[in-house]
Amino acid sequence: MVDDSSLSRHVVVAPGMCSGGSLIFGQIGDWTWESVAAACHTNVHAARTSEGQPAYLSFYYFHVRGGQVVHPHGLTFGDELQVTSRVFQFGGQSVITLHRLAPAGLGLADAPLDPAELYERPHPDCLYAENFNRWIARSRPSSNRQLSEVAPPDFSYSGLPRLPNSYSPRTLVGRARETGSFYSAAPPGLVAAGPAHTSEYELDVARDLNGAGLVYFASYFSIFDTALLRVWRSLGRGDEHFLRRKVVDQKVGYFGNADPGAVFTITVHRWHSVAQPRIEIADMAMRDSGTGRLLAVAGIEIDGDASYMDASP
Ligand code: KGA
Repeated sequence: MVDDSSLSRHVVVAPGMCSGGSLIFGQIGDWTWESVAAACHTNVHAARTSEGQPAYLSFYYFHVRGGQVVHPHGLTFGDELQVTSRVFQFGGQSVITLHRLAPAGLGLADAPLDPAELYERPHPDCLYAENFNRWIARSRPSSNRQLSEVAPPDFSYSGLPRLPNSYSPRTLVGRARETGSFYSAAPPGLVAAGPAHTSEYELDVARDLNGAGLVYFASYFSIFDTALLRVWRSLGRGDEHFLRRKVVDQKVGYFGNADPGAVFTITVHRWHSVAQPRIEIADMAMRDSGTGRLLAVAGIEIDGDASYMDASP
């Protein structure tokens, strides 16, 4: 630990941490749990409510900003990273954790991460992640449909630094929840690219559930990616292009979970930059197909290869 709220680690990227899928997001989430456990002196991995029911530090909002060198799908075996993490208090039931994944060769200082760096002056080579986690428990023991906010009694957060209000993601996430989109107003300089695409996804119990029986937070990334890949294929883009995609910004808001047997309807709107056709945004919402309940919203900004990121509808 660098100080009471900060950790730094040297990481050699292993097969379980990188891919064109969601492994890196799962790894960052594990670092969040480890960081919160260390900074809050709470057994995050086996937390219980005061009634003795399991409590989970659930992911409510996951934001990643990719850099020129380190970006989510650009890592490979043996890459060396310096990962710096810092935990901030965010009320009695939630916490915000920030991470910087820097190429080890940059030799950045092991100092506590200044939130202004992530929100205002990111290093162009680094990947930054922002995790907003809320403590939850099941309202009914056998169902993931009604989760409620409950923190374990030993969650101690008062010693953590506060995130300046101007950086709080609450308004952004609240709006995404209200409107089903991180881009309720057209993103500046971008225009809609083609019609919306809608597809269905059947929850895959062989892949999507975590060890606590909840839909795994990293699976939301792969479920959205599955929907996006379908759209890309319908546009004639090859799988190799999809695997090479460079994510410069990705946001996921988690508003509900689901039980085995669930089917999701995922709607994808695309936007592209008029000035830079390489830049494209996928604006996605995932709903329970049976009830229409909004479960998650994602926004992915991709800096693509001009040869396939065409500007046509
Ligand atoms: N439209 C707009 N805003 C709304 C809204 C709506 N329809 N409903 C609620 N809100 C606002 C509300 O005003 C409040 O705002 C905030 O959303 C939370 O609402 O924070 P503010 O500004 O006061 P509320 O009622 O307090 O809670 P809730 O959303 O009903 O319930 C909270 C949880 C976290 C239980 C719920 O959002 C949820 O189930 N989310 C899914 C969490 C999840 O499943 N994550 C992935 C699970 O896996 C995981 O995390 C791990 C660890 N894993 O996989 O290993």
